[in-house]
Amino acid sequence: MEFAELQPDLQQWMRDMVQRGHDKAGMMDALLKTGYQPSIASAVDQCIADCTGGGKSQEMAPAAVARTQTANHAEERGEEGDSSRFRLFEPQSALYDLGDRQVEVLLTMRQPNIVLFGNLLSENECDALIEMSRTRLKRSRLVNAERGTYDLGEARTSEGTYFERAANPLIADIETRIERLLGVPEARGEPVQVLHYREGAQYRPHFDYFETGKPGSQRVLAQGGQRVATLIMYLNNVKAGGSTVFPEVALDVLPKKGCGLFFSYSNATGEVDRKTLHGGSPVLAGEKWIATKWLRLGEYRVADA
Ligand code: PD2
Ligand code: ZN
Repeated sequence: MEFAELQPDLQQWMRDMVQRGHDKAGMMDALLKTGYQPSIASAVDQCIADCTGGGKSQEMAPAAVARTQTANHAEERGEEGDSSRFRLFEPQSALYDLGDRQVEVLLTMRQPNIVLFGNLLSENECDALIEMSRTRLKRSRLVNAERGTYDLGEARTSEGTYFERAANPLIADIETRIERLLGVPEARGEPVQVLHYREGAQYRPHFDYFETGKPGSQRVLAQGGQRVATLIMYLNNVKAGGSTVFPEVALDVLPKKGCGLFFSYSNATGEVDRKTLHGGSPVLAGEKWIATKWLRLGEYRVADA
């Protein structure tokens, strides 16, 4: 695989890795963990050769896939830290002025890396997202990592629909806001998915990242690499139940209209954090609406037909 054929975002990530002292082994480790095939090794070689003027050997440094994944607001301000470690998304201020909206930070957690935002969406935006989805809903499916199919199952009993990037002005505004807040380019976002849970509906605990070793994962991984983070936006207040739960850390987040729940799947050393196991607990009364934005390591591409 040629370096020049890679997505610009992935090229930039590789250059950054080289410039920060990562060697081939470290980069390959990171890439393989996130689902890339061993054939990417030649592109890594080319990148190292280009960046170092002929592929001089480098110091070993631990790989950290996800350090490119999210907004590193410290980095945006030009502050350099320990480059061999993934820096978590740790907001330093309780308020983010995004121009069109003042988003609040209500809670942050390091392990797993979770941030709860308030005032992410307006009431009108939440209502509009629900209304534009009502007539498009279809039963939600689960990725079958063994077969590469999308299956129905009791583990996920919501219904949903999705909107391609910038599908309409509202979706475009929300995507721009997410980019500003998290610092992740819009191009790395999957389409916004709107989900509806009726009374009794749930999403049993799962990981949002793909299982890389499984044959059926290749198709989804080809659409921009591994998923690195999730942003769940709550579109209504639920009468009872329907919290987003993290059973490994006994955390329950109750849906509140307009709030956003962000979590990234890497821990402080850049490894996949299995404490990000999470689910949507059954709705006990009323209904629940959310919009989810999943973020990829590279630029998201619509699957080939
Ligand atoms: O609806 C939720 O709270 C929920 C729970 C687990 C959503 C997701 N996962 C998801 O969209 O990935
Ligand atoms: Zn999930």
